[in-house]
Amino acid sequence: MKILKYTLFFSFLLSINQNLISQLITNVYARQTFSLNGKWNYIIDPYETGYYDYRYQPHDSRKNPWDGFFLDKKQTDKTQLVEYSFDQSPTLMVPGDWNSQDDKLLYYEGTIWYRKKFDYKKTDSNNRVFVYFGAANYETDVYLNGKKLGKHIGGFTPFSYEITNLLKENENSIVVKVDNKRKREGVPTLNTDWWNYGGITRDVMIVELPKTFVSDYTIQLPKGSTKSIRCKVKLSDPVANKKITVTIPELKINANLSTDNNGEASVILPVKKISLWSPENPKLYNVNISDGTETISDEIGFRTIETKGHDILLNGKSIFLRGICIHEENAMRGGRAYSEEDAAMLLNWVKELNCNYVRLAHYPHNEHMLKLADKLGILVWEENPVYWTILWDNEETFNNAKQQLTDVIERDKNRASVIIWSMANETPVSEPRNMFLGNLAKHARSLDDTRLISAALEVHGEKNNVFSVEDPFSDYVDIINFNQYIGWYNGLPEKCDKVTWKINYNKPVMISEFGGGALQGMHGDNLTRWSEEYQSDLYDRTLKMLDKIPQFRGVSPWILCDFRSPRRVLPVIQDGWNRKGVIGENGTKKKAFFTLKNFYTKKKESFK
Ligand code: GCB
Repeated sequence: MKILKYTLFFSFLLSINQNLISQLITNVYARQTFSLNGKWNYIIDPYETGYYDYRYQPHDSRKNPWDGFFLDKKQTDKTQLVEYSFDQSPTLMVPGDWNSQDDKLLYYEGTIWYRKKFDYKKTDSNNRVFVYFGAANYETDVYLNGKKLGKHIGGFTPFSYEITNLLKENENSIVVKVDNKRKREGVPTLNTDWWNYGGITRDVMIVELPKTFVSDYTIQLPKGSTKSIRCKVKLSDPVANKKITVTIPELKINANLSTDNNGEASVILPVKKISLWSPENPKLYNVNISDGTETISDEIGFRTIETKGHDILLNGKSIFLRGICIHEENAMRGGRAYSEEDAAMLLNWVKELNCNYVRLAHYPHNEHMLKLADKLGILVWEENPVYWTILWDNEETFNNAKQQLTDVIERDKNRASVIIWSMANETPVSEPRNMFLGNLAKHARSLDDTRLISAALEVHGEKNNVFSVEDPFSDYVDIINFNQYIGWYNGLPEKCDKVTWKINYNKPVMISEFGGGALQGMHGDNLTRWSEEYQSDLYDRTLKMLDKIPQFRGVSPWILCDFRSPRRVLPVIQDGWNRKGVIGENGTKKKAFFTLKNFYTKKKESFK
């Protein structure tokens, strides 16, 4: 009982920290910002000396918590003992993981302290100022001018803190402790098949906003309708009767809203003729949201997505999702992808494959990917990092997963490209797991009733070459998605010719992963492991096998590019890379790329 009470108390504290201090700022790129990207000084601190004293007590818990520790104090007295110096420390580029910037940090998992100095003059003295991080992996403590702003947990979602009262015009010092140690109770947990890149991995910026500002808005077609647009706007504070205008010039929409006592306003606006967003017609409308002081401009597409029986209906029409999985990694650089250029490289390869869909695995990717997917007309699956063996019955773990899911939905709900929220990947069925995922799915639906819910499930039944998927979580999803590796982890590729699938759900079926490894440039016959020929033959046979599933409505093979993974230790072949990409580590396409492209070219024609 006592333990439960402590856990509840702890998770309460955790949610205060994450919900109240971190301020939601939707579409930060459209606000008045000042970039803090660039070189930051850093100190490697594996023993967390800057955080804990020699009795392993956090300096936070002391009366004068920060005296003398890694908070960039000015050394005025030369007799003072100070055992660190940011000024004389080397620099890392932000955004960017630390692993790929310095050889000695390649395998590092622990704490690094970052420091940046900056001047900032507000454009209006009444304005409020925030510091915004696109993401930092995994646990981040942020300090400005010696004061703690907060702690954020989770490696792939944005967070921000108000700094209005701490900011000076000159010589501000922002210090950030980033710790990427894997944790049993974390989301993800200890065990994954990707590189645990640490650091400030996405853009950092100062955001200047009016005293009361539009913190969030949702502008989309209501579920199942193409005759009206629903606009919901939320202010940073519960201010009533504030006038907000929403304009969509091309649709001749000019709506005036007034906020209620919660600082919220919503309206449903009838529209006559709207050009619906789709991969063939990625039409985006200019939308402006104004509170009289700040105008936020966005480009938003309007489309519907639903399922009916075995079909996925985009704008009412049955569609086949020709996809590919992607990790947020720039294969050629061997590090986290973070920029518009990285997004363009990855998504142009996707287009070249003749895809209309990507699965962004296994965690939320950076916002540039979604904005570009909107423009290029690529449908998107976004995923919560609930991977393999999460602690299902730990409340702290659940709250963490729920928070990360909330944050990605809040960030990307205005992106037409996003059609699927994925709750998890390859999670073993058990009662606590079913509860955990069921509660996540209910939460996702309560936040967004316009998109589809899924998860990458596992295959559970194999008898005389008849395979099935039986999972109680299937009741919660709109699309049955599962990962299967016949021909790689299970038999040889020719096994695909003998297998039939029995899937007893009246829902669309997609295969969220299949594949096998090949070292780009290695050749052999179809049965030589790691050769391009083996991988290509496996693709060929797998696609023929899957095409016989009556409810087959899409597929996202594993994976676009080779990616780094410490699990992959085979010398000469793997050398720390998972080789299942259809594109090699140097950007060269393997044979399987063309096998898949060929299948998609035909599928595009035949599935009409
Ligand atoms: C999977 C996982 C993925 C791995 C892949 C593999 O099922 O979902 O994260 O990387 O298999 O290569 O084994």
